[in-house]
Amino acid sequence: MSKLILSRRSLIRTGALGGGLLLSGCDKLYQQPGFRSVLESGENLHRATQRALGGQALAREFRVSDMSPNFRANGSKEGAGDEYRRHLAQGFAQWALRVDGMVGRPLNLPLTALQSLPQRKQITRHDCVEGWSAIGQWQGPQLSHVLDLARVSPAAKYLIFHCADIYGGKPYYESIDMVDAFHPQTILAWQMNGRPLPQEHGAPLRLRVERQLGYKHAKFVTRIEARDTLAGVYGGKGGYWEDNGGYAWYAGI
Ligand SMILES: Nc1nc2c(c(=O)[nH]1)N[C@H]1C(S)=C(S)[C@@H](COP(=O)(O)O)O[C@H]1N2
Ligand SMILES: [Mo]
Repeated sequence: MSKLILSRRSLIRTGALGGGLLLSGCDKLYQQPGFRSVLESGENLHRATQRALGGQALAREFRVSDMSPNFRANGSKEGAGDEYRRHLAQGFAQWALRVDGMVGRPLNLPLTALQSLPQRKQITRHDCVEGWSAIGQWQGPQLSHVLDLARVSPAAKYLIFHCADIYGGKPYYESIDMVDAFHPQTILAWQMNGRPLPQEHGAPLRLRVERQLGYKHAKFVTRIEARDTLAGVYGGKGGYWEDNGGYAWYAGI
């Protein structure tokens, strides 16, 4: 019991720190090594306590009237390469999501297949580490459903999201663990605010992992790879900003 009380306090404390970071609107603060180590030491605790309090706790959902009139696009605003441009020109009619790695049944899922699965629609707040937030509505199948179809191995620990864009000369990618992968609000969104995902928001498919900061929400997803380690994937830290910007792998809010 005392353990639980301690956990709740830690959660509140680290949560408050995260909120302060967002309100500051200042990513320079995040670049200061001292500040970052405080945040990162809190994060391991935060991750543990979030899991201890129930890995399936839901992020807040909002009403239609709460939706932001303008939802900013950030990072890459277009996919890269001839293949992406060809798919874009064809309205993604020939496009398919690849699901592979530690799965019993590798899949190529056309957009129509993803659209025919049971859909989840959610209005949530997106929080970028740079200090802005926006509320939008997202729709798509739950990731858990796709993982079940692919028969993801019980030994898989992470999912890598490979993306079609190049940012600062390097491919963008992200990763999450299986607790977030099977969370009910973790969806593969092909629709935003009632319309197919616009290119700048990651067409045709992007991840929504609602309890984490914006940079974890991979846009332009082309392939989901199940693995038991992050080592050997790009820079090895589990994401573009983790490898190149010193951001934390676990960005729970
Ligand atoms: N593929 C890809 N995904 C990405 C990014 C990116 O540059 N490339 N930027 C990330 C960041 S920092 C944020 S805040 C959100 C922005 O999503 P939005 O453009 O829909 O607002 O996408 C995230 N996912
Ligand atoms: Mo971001």
